Amino acid sequence: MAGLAPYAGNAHVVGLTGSPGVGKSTSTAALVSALREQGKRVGVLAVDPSSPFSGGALLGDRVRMQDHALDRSVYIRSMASRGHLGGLSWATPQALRVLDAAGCDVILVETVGVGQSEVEIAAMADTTIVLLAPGMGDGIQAAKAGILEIGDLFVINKSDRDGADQVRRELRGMIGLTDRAEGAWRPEIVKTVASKGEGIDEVVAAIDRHREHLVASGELDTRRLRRARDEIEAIAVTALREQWRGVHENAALDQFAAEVVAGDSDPYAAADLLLESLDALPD
Ligand SMILES: Nc1nc2c(ncn2[C@@H]2O[C@H](COP(=O)(O)OP(=O)(O)OP(=O)(O)O)[C@@H](O)[C@H]2O)c(=O)[nH]1
Ligand SMILES: [Mg+2]
Repeated sequence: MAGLAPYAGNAHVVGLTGSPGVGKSTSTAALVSALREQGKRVGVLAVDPSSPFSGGALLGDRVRMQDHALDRSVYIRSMASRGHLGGLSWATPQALRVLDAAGCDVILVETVGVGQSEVEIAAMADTTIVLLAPGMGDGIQAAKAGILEIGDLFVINKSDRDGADQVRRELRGMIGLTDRAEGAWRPEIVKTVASKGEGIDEVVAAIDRHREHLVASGELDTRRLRRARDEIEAIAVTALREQWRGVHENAALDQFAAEVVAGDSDPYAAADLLLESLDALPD
């Protein structure tokens, strides 16, 4: 990581998130084609594909990505971080830094939008694209899942199906209701048919506009500072956790837990004692 640091910092990280099957991989493949036409080097990370165990999603993605398999300016990788110590926030920034230092102009990160992962990806991306599709109840889901806050760009994919305009109307309404600071980015909505490549150039143009906004407003720097801070914190917390697990083999933690359950202690006091027990160790 120390060796890579001087070479990183140029890539634009684009996160794509949305419900399973909404068309993230198809859109990613289409975006790669469009970006390659502009001569850009592209990295693709598929984080926690929908079926990491069956390998079904991975295989499907490989088929969709095969147009780019022999292109030396495209690097594609799937990774599962769920269940690993530190999870998404631990593994993904490191992978992003490697691709960034390797000279990728754009890095596309696909992650399935379930639970917390899309919020974590949004924190790591410069531009977050939320994909929706007609007939998936996505409009209502968007409001529920807090997806409205994370999307810089909303793509209504599968617009060849009925109901795309309905989704757009709902989305417009909800975006209009969101509180936004003066001069803040107003999320754009683009309709696509990713499987036919329709609307993909508009998505690329919207990404470019968002990047220009980020640079002009200084928000790119703010986001990157916040990202670096989050990463340092994640590493430090993980290191701490490893330290007390290594040293105590959980014995101290087990004892504290028993005391909390018995009502002899509370979790805050126990956490203080746990941290103190590490301070007391010789280096
Ligand atoms: N009709 C239609 N089908 C599409 C479109 N885009 C993608 N599909 C199809 O939708 C299915 C799912 O597409 P994927 O790109 O694998 O979706 P995904 O969001 O990556 O799925 P997961 O990674 O499993 O969450 C595939 O059969 C695609 O061919 C579109 O614009 N219109
Ligand atoms: Mg996929």
